[in-house]
Amino acid sequence: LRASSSESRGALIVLEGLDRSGKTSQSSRLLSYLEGLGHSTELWRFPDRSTSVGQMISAYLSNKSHLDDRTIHLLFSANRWEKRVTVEVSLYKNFDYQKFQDSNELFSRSDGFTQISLMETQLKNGITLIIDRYSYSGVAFSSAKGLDIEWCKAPEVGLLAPDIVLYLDIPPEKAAERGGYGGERYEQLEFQRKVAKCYQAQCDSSWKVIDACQPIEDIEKQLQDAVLDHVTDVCQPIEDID
Ligand code: T5A
Ligand code: NA
Repeated sequence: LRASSSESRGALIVLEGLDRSGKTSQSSRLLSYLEGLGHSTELWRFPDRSTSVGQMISAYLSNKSHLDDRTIHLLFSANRWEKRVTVEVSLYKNFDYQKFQDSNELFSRSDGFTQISLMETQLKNGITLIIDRYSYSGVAFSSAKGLDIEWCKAPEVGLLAPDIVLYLDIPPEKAAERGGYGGERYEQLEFQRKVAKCYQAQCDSSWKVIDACQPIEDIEKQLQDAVLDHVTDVCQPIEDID
């Protein structure tokens, strides 16, 4: 377990749930709410389909490519690691190196490249991150295929642990009734039932479970209440998933 500075920082807020549980709708509402309160906030999502790893994931999800279960699992994890860990300073011509020199985020490697912890830098700069899906999706969807859950968790160790996980709880049958279902690889009722069980296996006291069948505005309000304590004067150290 790794802990860093205990100064006030941004919060790491994760939204999880089955496909069509309302994560994307609620993430953007939460973003507006926190910005309205004057908190610097960014919305991230996984998979991040904009990277080259993300494009491989996207092709897989839309059935344009076929990958072994373990291979795609590791790609989803790599897609989080590439946002967790670093940008290599030397690759960025216009990079504001000076700005980062005092920030403790730099560590030099023996090959001479300097790396910056992107996610950690944002949090330490006081930016709250709302993340639409994270490690728990990775573990739930892959273990639902029958992969060993401990094997699935292993590549997630060392990613930053969220301050709170907001789980949008919806019966798979209800989610299937919502618009647009059926386009991507995992959007099948029988599979989503297994995913729901694999989410339950990961749920602990850091999770806030919210009934996702309520009207959108009611869920929105409950999410606001749930995060409020977590965004004001966050002083506990940033920890890693262990
Ligand atoms: N995956 C992902 C892995 O296998 N491993 C991993 O590591 C990761 C990160 C990614 C897929 O990849 C898998 C999981 C997924 O299968 P995605 O791009 O994240 O997929 O897509 P989804 O999360 O499935 O996004 P969806 O768009 O399906 O669902 P959301 O974001 O949960 O739902 P949202 O907000 O888009 O809403 C869906 C519909 O429901 C309505 C909305 O208007 C919309 O039509 N709705 C409601 N209707 C009634 N009442 C409410 N309260 C409603 N809230 C929303
Ligand atoms: Na979504």
